[in-house]
Amino acid sequence: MAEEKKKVKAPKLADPVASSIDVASQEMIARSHELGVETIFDRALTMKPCAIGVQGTCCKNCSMGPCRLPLPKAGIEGEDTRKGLCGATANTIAARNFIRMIAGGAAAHSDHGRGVAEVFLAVAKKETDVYKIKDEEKLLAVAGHLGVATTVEVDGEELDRDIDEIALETAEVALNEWGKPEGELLYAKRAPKARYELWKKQGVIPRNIDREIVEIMHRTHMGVDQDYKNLIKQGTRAAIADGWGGSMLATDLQDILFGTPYPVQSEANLGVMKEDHVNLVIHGHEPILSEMIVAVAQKQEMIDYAKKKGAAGIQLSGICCTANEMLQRHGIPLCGTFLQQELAIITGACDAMVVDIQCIMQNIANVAACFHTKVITTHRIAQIEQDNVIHIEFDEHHAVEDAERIVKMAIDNFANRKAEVMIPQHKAPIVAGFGVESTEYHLGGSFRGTYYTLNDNIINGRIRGVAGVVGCNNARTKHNHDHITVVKELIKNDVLVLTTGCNAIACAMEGLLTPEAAAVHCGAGLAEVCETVGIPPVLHLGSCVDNSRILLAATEVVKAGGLGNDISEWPVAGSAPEWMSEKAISIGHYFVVSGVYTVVGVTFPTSGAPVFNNYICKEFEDIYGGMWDFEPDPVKHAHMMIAHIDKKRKELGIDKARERVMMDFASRQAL
Ligand code: SF4
Ligand code: MSK
Repeated sequence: MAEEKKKVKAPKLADPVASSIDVASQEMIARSHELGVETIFDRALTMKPCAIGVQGTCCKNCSMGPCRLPLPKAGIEGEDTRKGLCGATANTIAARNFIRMIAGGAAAHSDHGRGVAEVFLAVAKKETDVYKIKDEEKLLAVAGHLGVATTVEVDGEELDRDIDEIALETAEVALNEWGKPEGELLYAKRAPKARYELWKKQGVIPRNIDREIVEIMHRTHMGVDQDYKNLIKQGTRAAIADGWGGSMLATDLQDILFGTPYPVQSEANLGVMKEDHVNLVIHGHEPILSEMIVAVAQKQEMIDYAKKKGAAGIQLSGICCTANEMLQRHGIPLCGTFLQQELAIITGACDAMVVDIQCIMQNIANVAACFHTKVITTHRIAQIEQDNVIHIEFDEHHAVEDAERIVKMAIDNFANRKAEVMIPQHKAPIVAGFGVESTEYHLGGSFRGTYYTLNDNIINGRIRGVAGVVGCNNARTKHNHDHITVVKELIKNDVLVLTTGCNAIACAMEGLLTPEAAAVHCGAGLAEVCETVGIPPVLHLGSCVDNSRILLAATEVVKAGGLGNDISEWPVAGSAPEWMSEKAISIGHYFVVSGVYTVVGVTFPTSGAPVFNNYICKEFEDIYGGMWDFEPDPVKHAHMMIAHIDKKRKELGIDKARERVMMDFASRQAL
């Protein structure tokens, strides 16, 4: 009887409007409740984070722990006496945890890069002919950066070297960057000279990519490195190995193989899915898979096959960074951000969700089980244990066959749709694909492609500064709210925004990636530049590994002259308003040690260790010219970046120019 009386608690359901600023997502969250399908938005209500973990002061690096060192509510007065069983202080524990996050992020990006380098080597060795070298110009540029000769002397005459030879040597040298036994990361020299010298002086130039990550795992093992300054030094090496190594090589080699991005038009949000089409949603990070699926899905025989099965065609779209990769090279529409992966399935129109690596929630399998959707994992290292998940291991040696199998599986599944289809009718037009090369062309024109025009507009004050706003969604904060608030506040104040990852997708969904957005959202100076040049005020630079493009764009600004000798000297700032992944910490750290003031939202993972926190959020500026900062309020967050930009303008002596420009505009308006 007592049993019967027990009331069954109804599950807590997320309020759609409180969960996301995006109407399409709100509709799908409401739809999930109608259908009784649980999503991350609901789980965020019941699963609360541990406060000590959030503060970064829980250590479980040996089985005597976990040792938990909460920050006293009243703060720490006098000496901080908190210790783990072994005596590890809060600073040691927070620093160990922080650099383990860097190791996780750097490993993810760099292993992605290694995968691309291996495919590139297979192409160079002619072991596969399904992938080809698409951008020879970029190959020659990359060869130069890796010290591979592109010319050869014959009888005193300098001749072009055979392109196949260059490709093979470039592939071998590139792959060697992950594990060479001696020397230093070759790409470190791509940073401005002053930055390279600073890294050298600090002793943080990476030896090779893998070694710096492995050494973090060693140093943070129980009883090894117990000095927070020495620990973060290793974190710095690994982060540089990511941004200026694994990620940069991933970007470069992808451009060589799949093409360097140039501006393309497309659309963004769940509304890109089409009810009468086979909807194939690709999710993850590596374009090795998606490139082949794009090629196969566009074959006439596949389209005919889809028609034979009753569909009007095949609609490809993407989630997370695979979305950005397919967009910037082929104009394939963006389906959504990290937090929309479950929602795409809840439309009832997703015939297959094909995933590779990173940011794939295990729960897509549970959601898919409520619909007809086939979830297909494709990567050796990223599988899901549920029965309804199909694994088709993708391999560059039989890439076409694998892609055909996957596309056919999606087509065959079109007829199996169970639930009533409900695709939100919201999408926005976009212009994306601004690589370092195309930005140069856009700003400088075809005859004098250079960053000089950008510098000129920064110096004259029309552009107040530049911000790299990047990173994930986080279910602990309203979906896209902080991304969009930060970006709108920046462009309103004449700060040009460069974006990647899920911030780029959020901006796309909000209509900020169009030249027309300039007139609506920007301050007068930035609007004038965007209108003159014909660019959006928010430039889409690609995926998470493409944050390396932001580093190189920042370096080009230094090279173009007039704004100091190092990245830390000109008015630039970084931000990840809704970060959640370890990759975001690695990215943030390589931004910081490259000289960029970088603010994050939501939570800060070292807040429970005030001394270490102060070291990376304050003292770091004296060492690296860049530092971390934290502000969860997105308006204040943007204004901290603007204040930094203004500080740099003042240091460069260009603050007065901006005042004059603003006066000019006011008088023009009065006229
Ligand atoms: Fe505790 Fe030290 Fe073991 Fe960490 S390494 S769990 S602080 S005893
Ligand atoms: S996908 S790492 S949620 S940006 Fe690169 Fe988005 Fe963050 Fe994944």
